[in-house]
Amino acid sequence: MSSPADAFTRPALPRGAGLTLDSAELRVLDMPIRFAFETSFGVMRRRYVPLLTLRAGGLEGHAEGVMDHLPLYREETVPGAVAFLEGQLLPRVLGRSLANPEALAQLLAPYRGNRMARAMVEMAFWDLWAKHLDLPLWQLLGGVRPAVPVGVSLGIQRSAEATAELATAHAEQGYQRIKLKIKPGWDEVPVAAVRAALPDLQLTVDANSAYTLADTAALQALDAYRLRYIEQPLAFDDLVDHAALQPLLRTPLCLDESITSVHDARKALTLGAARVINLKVARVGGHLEARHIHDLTLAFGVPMWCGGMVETGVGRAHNIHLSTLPNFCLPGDTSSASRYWDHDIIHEPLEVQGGLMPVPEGPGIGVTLNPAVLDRVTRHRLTVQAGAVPHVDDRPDQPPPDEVY
Ligand code: OSB
Ligand code: MG
Repeated sequence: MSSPADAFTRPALPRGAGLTLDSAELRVLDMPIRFAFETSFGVMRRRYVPLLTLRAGGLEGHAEGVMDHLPLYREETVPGAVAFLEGQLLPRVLGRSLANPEALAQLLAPYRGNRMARAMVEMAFWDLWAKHLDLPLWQLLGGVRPAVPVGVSLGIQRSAEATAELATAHAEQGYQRIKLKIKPGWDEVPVAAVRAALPDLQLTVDANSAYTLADTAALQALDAYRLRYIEQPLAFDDLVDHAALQPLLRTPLCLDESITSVHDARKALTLGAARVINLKVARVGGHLEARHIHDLTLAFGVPMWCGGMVETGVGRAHNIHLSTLPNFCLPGDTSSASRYWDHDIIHEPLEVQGGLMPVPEGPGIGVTLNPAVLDRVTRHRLTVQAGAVPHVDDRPDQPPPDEVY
């Protein structure tokens, strides 16, 4: 039986001479955010950012992890990711000759879940490989636009008036869509205030899984405000209840937390659990999985957009490159880096101009680390060299050793 997904196939990636990874550096950064960012699951004042650098033949590739210190968004955590990277993922990939990101993906495939940690390795490798080929990442990914449409995600404010003021200020800065964080008891009031202030604005809400089907009436009340979509109202790992909710609403549902893979996305679209997808490349395991999801949504005729996790310039650059693919047709969350950071860890400013984020130029992700800032915010730093032995040597491609633990 054929599915819409079969209609779209990609040519294989080019195979170069092969890159052999010599070493990796993993840092954990402490990055204070310029304001308190409140969502239904907590108030974020800083991010502990795991930053991975992969090295091969004098080149470097970078990526950051989007897991939080605590498992409040999804299950992964910074300490868990650091242990998994140091003890297993990095020893497994270093020293291998890898023809392209598909070869790397094969090494990472046996591990279940942990997609944010896997994405760090995968995305750093894409940056490195693109630099090795002397091409910008967007071109290797198959991008089609020189700048990407963006919106902004606004946290829960003290009052409806404060929300409307903040939304108006951001609309004046050119953001093409405004997303309001909501939670039970704080939904219709701020939405009504913003809609009254900005009648023509593309407006959305994001509940970060704070509602249940018992709250259907509160969500139906939002139908009156011409929202483009309601993002992730129900549980972070749910598809079935979202599918039950969608026919009860006029407003499309958009899934964020629930989509960790192309398999989730296929099930969600088949069930009717979402009519819009928020894709975060660093949540789904990296750019290859992100492209599979992109191609799937295109085949299903479902619009998508690129989400954010309050990234530094490194993660932001990856998101921008990915957002150049054709079906990222709704404004994403990659707002100006200067909204969040007084001192970003990269040299290049990533600033929105007229509602568009320009794609960084140059090979790879097109941004460079600022060592002075980086060293100041680094709290932990470790390196792993080719030849390091996994802490638990039960590599899935080899017969288990006699003594595993
Ligand atoms: O649900 O999209 C989300 C930030 C942290 C965790 C989850 C989310 C968000 C955002 C902010 O909405 C997006 C951004 O500006 O990077
Ligand atoms: Mg979200």
